[in-house]
Amino acid sequence: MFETNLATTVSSATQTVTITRDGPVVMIGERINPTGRKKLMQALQDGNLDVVRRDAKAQIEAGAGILDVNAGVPGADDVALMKQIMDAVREVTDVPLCIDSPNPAVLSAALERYQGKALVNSVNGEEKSLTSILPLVAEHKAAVIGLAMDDDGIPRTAEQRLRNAYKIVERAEQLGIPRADVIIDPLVMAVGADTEAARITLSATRMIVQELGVNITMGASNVSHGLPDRQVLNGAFMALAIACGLSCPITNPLIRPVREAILASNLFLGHDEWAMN
Ligand code: THG
Repeated sequence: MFETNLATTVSSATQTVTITRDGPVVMIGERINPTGRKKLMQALQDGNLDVVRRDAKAQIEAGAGILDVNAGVPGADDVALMKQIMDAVREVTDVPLCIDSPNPAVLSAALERYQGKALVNSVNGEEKSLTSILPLVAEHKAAVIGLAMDDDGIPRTAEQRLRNAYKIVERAEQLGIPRADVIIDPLVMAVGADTEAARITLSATRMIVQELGVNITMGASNVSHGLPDRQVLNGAFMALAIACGLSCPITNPLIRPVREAILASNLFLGHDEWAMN
């Protein structure tokens, strides 16, 4: 169905996950992220990691293949907190991790500690991001998510997002990071704020897949921000995005319509033999 489908492997000490459009969608569980989650934020501020352990377990049971971990608590020591979160997750599961931080010091410390090949979330096309994040990724032989934005912000056109993706891949390759280890996020904006938002993301996805062959991720639930019936919208958008080439969404696997859209998409794209799932 697609031209080139590069395979990204990520691993922990004991498990390897392969992301490719030639296989089923890999869910990156988003829930270990205090942004917008008051209870988790409070628990982390109190030094209570029980919610993290519970969220890790629940997401794995719901089918997540990778867990995103984010330690973004305002005023907290995010380097120390990221280590605590990684340790807490390790107590309940050993799936590969997606280390989610804008802070190079957090990424560096987390990669230093991590056993395996992590996914770094994220670099973008801004010069200061390219020069601070990509060398860390190269040094640790990690994989990386590249956001299709640059110094001018998030482009309104699919063409400019493709150019940003191209730039990130090029700069990664210059540092010896294989193209297969770069996963592009074409960026999802709220369709409630801009009628064209979803279509721009879907077009960018198709173009990036066609031109670069790389894996695609996105925080797909952004699409429904501010609208009613979010779960229905998120499920439908998920199926459309997978048809366009999305291979590893960052999502909440506990939301039924989203999980169901992913399972159904796997079946229809030939990645669920005899519909066993
Ligand atoms: N791309 C990449 N990384 C990302 C995002 C992305 N990381 C963060 C985010 N976006 C995806 N992760 C989350 C994590 C938690 C929540 C949403 C996205 C969350 N939201 C609350 C909820 O759904 O109930 C409420 C949020 C709100 O609507 O204010 O918990 O796009 N590469």
